[in-house]
Amino acid sequence: MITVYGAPGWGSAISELMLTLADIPYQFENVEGFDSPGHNQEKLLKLNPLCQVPTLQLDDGSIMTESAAIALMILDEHPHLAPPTGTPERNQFWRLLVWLVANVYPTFTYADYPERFVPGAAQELRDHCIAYRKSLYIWLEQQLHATPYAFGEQLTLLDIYICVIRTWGPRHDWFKENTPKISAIADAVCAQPRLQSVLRRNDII
Ligand SMILES: N[C@@H](CCC(=O)N[C@@H](CS)C(=O)NCC(=O)O)C(=O)O
Repeated sequence: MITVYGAPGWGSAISELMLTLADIPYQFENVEGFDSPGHNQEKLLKLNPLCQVPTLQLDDGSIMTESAAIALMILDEHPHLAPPTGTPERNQFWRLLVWLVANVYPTFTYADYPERFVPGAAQELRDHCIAYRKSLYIWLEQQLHATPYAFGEQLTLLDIYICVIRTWGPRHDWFKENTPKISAIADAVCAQPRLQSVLRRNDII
């Protein structure tokens, strides 16, 4: 069975929700505190040299990291979790999925661990990343035209990202006020009956 190494509410929640949506069984190994020296950090470092979550160990013992790569792996077997191939929506799905991990996710890496990148100006880097992230979300909001999910009636793996990142900074109230479409998509995912227990375990609802 797949093992998801993660911490409640962190990026591992994205993989947990995607696996759950695809009906792929997995076990969760809590490595909370992995970003500080200690047992869980040592454990995760052995699996992933970046010491990040999500980190998955697959049935064959191999290691899988990078939430977007995990999404692609799931889609190989469960193509219904993305818009159909050959449609314009499919292209925009890839675009926004990669855009999120390439642009938004790094703002968390820099803002959460600024001293790793500029030891002398940590607070400045953090502040700029948070402001930049808000501008990215404003742009994302302008790309969203459908309801209840990003691509209409079909729930896709992009909606899972939107649901989880809505709980991170700048957090619910900011999204509600500034990006109501992102907020509404996240709310629609939170209402999915089959995701309730994972959402609850990750403090998303
Ligand atoms: N590109 C990775 C980013 C994963 C990531 O940054 N995860 C965060 C938690 S939400 C983390 O582990 N941060 C710890 C660190 O970067 O040291 C992905 O998409 O999976």
